[in-house]
Amino acid sequence: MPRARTAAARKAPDGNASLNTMTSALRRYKAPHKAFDAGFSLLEVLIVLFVLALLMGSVLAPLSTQMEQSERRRTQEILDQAREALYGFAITNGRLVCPDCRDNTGGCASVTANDGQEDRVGSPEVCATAVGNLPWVNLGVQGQDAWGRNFTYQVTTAFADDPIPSFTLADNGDITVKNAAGGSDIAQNIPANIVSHATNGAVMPPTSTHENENADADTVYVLKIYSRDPILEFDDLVTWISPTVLRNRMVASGRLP
Ligand SMILES: [Ca+2]
Ligand SMILES: [Ca+2]
Ligand SMILES: [Ca+2]
Repeated sequence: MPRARTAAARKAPDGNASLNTMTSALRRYKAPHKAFDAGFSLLEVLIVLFVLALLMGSVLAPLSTQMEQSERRRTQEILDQAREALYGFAITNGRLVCPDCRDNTGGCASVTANDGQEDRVGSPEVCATAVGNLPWVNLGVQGQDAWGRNFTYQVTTAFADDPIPSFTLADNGDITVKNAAGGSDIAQNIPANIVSHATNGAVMPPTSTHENENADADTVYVLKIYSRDPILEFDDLVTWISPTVLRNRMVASGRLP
């Protein structure tokens, strides 16, 4: 027994030494791999995030494009209805409808602005303004585009003021539509037009010179190809009533001789 205890006692330090040696060897072995594992995991996470970003981009970009196209189609339908309503109003009333004022400045001082009702002042009655909102209540159409903003409506006031009928077959409108700011005329002598400032309409005045032409309240408008150019973008939707179609319908309905 004493001899066995002595042997065990002799072995014990040797076992501890071996264990210590193995532990430190394992630490030395694991240390670099730990670093490698951590680096690899980070790389993996970055790759996954990158692929996810690519996938999200490839899915979301077409989705937002489709949504915008759908909103543009819906807005164009409202504009088409509004244009027909303008002809109908002219046949019924012997004049074009006046704009709904957007504020109470200038000739609009005494009217109710932004209520969708045309604003006429004085006696004989004349339009309080030539440019404002489309008067959707008088026309019985939807007053806002697919982005929830009022349409801009401009009228040649000589086609809307008293006495009735406001205009004859010889009269011309004063609005011109061009294919670009400072570009060529698309349509001349227009009595009235309607604009949706579309997706970016919340930013007024627009930074694009083409779009600014549709927001500066003069008698020149632009209708050109859709563009997301960072400087000269254009997404407005513009429609107008043709002077010849207006004359034709006024005569056909017996409103004008
Ligand atoms: Ca009004
Ligand atoms: Ca726009
Ligand atoms: Ca203009």
